[in-house]
Amino acid sequence: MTQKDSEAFYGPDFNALQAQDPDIAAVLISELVRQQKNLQLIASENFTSPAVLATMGSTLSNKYAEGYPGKRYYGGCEEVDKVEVIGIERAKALFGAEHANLQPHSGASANVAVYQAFTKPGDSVLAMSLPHGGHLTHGSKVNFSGKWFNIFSYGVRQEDELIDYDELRDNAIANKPKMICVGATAYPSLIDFETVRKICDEVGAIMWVDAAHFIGLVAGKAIPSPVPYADVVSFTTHKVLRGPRGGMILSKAEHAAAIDKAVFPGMQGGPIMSAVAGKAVALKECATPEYQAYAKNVIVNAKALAADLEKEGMRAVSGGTQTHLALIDIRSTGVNGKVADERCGASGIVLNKNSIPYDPETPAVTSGIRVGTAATTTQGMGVPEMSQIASFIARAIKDGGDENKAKAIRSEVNALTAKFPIYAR
Ligand code: DSN
Repeated sequence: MTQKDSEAFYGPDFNALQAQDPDIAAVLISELVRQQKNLQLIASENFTSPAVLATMGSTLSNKYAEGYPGKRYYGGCEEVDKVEVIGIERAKALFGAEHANLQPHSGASANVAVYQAFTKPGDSVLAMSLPHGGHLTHGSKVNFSGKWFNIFSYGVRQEDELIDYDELRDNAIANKPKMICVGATAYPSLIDFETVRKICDEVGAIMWVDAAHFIGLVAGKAIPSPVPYADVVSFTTHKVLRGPRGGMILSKAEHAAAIDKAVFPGMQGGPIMSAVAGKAVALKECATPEYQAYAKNVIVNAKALAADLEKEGMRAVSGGTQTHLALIDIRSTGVNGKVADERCGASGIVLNKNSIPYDPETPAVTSGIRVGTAATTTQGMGVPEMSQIASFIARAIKDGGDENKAKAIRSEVNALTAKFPIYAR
């Protein structure tokens, strides 16, 4: 895409920005070009629609709206009230949820609200450990959750790299947590929500599902939903769900007041109403047959990519994937995750190094990479392209230390992405 095309994409407002602040305008263009030309395989990223982007650059950004629709602390909220009501109703309908809160600024913020709604500092919480695929807010020692709560962790079995529900149950019975969290950032398999519900009932714990990674697949009816089982489901809106950057919480009606109070005034001040509008737009998009087909294709592509990487001699953790992401053990290549990440980057392939379960390397180095198919599937890529991508990754990891070879891979990547343009006008 040329600079002229980029200006056409951003519209007249972009011309005003460019006149006033060419330094920042230049970054908007170069970031758009970076997203267009490279392969975007970060499992938590996607390309949101121009309609969602339009809400983010709107005058809704100017409005303070502390409180909830009809109960605000500032005047002039009659228009933004409409947006939030529409968004809440769409979320409840799409997920079959009894209650929805669209105000969390991010997934981590949503999780702060969940802790606040159901626990007090010092309470025990059982969650998946970060080295086995959990999240910082699930009790990492460097996060508020690990500092303020008594965290017990579960992980995956060494033999098959799947959650051991018997161990989880034993852990819950022994430690009597107030809340049990399931959900992860690097777990390629499905979670057995029914079994987790039974464990929660047995020990009297709140069932919290952090669905940030897979909620888009649930929205597209491509995998089972946690909503009928969980007391509370938190998530981000910008991953497979393809909405704006932000967070959301669904809950049973009995927890509605606690969740709303925890979000505001417990954890945040004014909501970002432009983002709330973007969430409403994304939820409407998710309710379409096109989005359902997309969600299914994301999984088909992830399975194909994992299988193709195995053909290239690497190992898919837990034997493959049932979701949008695959975790790849690359020790067979003799290259660690950090170097692989750098070599792929130099070859036009954007992914991240990732610890694998029982990783002998530190989190800064790792023995693995994580790949996701949300963005490439949005571009329209399918199974044939996944096989090309696997070969690019394998060549980049093995040969990418050589600048000329990296350059050659990058030009093939650019040729592939040019066939699947994003944000083209
Ligand atoms: N940073 C996100 C991810 O990449 O999975 C989780 O918050």
